[in-house]
Amino acid sequence: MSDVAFITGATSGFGRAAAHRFAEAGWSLVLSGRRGERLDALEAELADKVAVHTIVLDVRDDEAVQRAVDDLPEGFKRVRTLVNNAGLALAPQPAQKVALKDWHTMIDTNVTGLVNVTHALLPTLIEVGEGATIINVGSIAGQWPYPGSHVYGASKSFVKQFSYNLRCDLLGTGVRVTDLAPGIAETEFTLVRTGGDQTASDNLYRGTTALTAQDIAEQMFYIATLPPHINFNRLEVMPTRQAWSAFAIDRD
Ligand code: NDP
Ligand code: 8X3
Repeated sequence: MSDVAFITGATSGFGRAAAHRFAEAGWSLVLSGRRGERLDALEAELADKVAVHTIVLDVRDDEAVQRAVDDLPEGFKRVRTLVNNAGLALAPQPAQKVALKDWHTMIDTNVTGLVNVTHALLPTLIEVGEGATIINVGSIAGQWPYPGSHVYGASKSFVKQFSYNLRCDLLGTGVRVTDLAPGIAETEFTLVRTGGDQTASDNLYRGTTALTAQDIAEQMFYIATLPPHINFNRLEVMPTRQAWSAFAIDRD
């Protein structure tokens, strides 16, 4: 029987690329996201290679998440790898200019959504045991501060610490947990973050070499298929053309 990967946020970017990468290796796939038509298109692309089960799912809805896991069809129930990827940044303006609802949306998605899916799948992952893997998609923003990151970065700090803390409780179960923390990567992320500003998104990625969704999907697959005695606690990945900058100083 094939291994099963459960990928959230499979309709775009890292999640979509991960679906393709795991499919190449013959994994059965549970693919979720809110946009059903994109899930249908992805299923059509992959279904001649591997078994695919799609779920229109908003990770913020804990009851829907639990139902989706309870109702997994035969052949998809024994999830071996959970890719907790669904997430977003909003409102890149300074904190004092941002609408509270945007902060709530980031917390509800990146924090509450991620714990909803983790909680629903933990019993399965523990039953699978050795080699089972949770890949939580964090960010460099969870480690390093920068202007306009406010709640987004803080939500990714949660992802990091939650991942570490899970490792403590899962010790002895065989289940691995990794905080995969990418830097700048060209996906629809910036389009979402800027409220649909294609020019702003193009400008951010222009003239540099960002990570690609395929780069991150490759790392996800690598983490999921490491020998079972190895756990990457955190993998922070930047493009070579990204680094830190100097401290900012307010002057008269
Ligand atoms: P995309 O915008 O391309 O993809 C985001 C995915 O998340 C989409 O599939 C979207 O699906 C899904 N999603 C968003 N909100 C929800 C929700 N409430 N319920 C279910 N699914 C949801 O961005 P990326 O691929 O870049 O982002 C993937 C992850 O990587 C995010 O967690 C992001 O924070 C993180 N990240 C991104 C970086 C980058 O530079 N691109 C760098 C570091 C981390 P749908 O809208 O159909 O629901
Ligand atoms: C997204 C990467 O550099 O915009 O998590 O914070 S960055």
